[in-house]
Amino acid sequence: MKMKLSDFLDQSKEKIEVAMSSYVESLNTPDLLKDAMLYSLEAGGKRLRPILVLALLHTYNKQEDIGISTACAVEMIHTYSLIHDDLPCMDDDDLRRGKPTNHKVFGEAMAVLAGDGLLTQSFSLIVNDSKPSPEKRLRIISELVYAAGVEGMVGGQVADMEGEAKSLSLEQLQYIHEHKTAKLLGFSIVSGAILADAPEDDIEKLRTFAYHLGIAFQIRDDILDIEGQQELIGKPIGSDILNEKTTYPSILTIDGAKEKLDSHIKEAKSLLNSLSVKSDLLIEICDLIATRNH
Ligand code: GRG
Repeated sequence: MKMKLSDFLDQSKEKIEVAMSSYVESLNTPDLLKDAMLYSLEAGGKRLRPILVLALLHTYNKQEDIGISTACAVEMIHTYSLIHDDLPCMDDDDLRRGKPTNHKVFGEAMAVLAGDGLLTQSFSLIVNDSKPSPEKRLRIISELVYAAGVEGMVGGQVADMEGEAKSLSLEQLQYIHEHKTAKLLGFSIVSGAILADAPEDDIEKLRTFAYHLGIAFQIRDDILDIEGQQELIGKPIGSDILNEKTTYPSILTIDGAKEKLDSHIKEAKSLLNSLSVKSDLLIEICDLIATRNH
């Protein structure tokens, strides 16, 4: 029976949040470190990356519980990246998801260590989950290193820092977001497909699908950012806002960015339609990403 998207999202979120918190609670480590890790893990967030792992299992008609450890692992890596990104040596942000950032509450040293802890334990979660075969676990770990490490998110963050205060080309911007954002979303999708025993042909199509979805996610993020600023100042966007940092709207204009978003979503959906299974849930998730308001 077809499940309503909102039910799938709510149920998945609940399972992931319970599993992440109880995993961290179970660790044999100082309470202060657990508190710092839990503070950011429990601060909310859309949980898009872990939901995608479960959505892939659902698409291939497999038990979603097989993916819980991998789902928690990717959300823990995402959370670590946000904690470190907010540090004074990086973006120096005071608020994240409407709450004081980790270092504002626990201090810089503990925030660095909470991030390190989340990153490292995410590998432990995957390695020690006896449900998938050892071969699958190894393949998933290798995908995770590719997505989150220096050839993925960490490399993207460095390229972003190097590009700060510079005017970037569309290709340079694309490189940053492919690495910083799309690769980790890609990990969620590919690992879910591996766990679901999807055909290899499908896995490669899903990898390309994830690229389009990831770039679309980032373009929507840029548009939301501009619209948020517009609301704040109560007037249409002037070139001053558009020129502050290179974004899709600053290169393409807002309308151009919306067209680019639509074309990535179209490519993503056409790849979904070429899979060996029906992918209604993933198509609905594409639409949600293209139209999201936060
Ligand atoms: C510090 C290694 C290192 C990497 C940081 C992810 C990242 C790289 C920085 C965060 C800043 C940022 C705007 C990244 C682009 C990706 C993105 C839009 C992240 C926010 O993800 P959401 O919207 O956040 O899924 P929630 O709060 O819903 O989990």
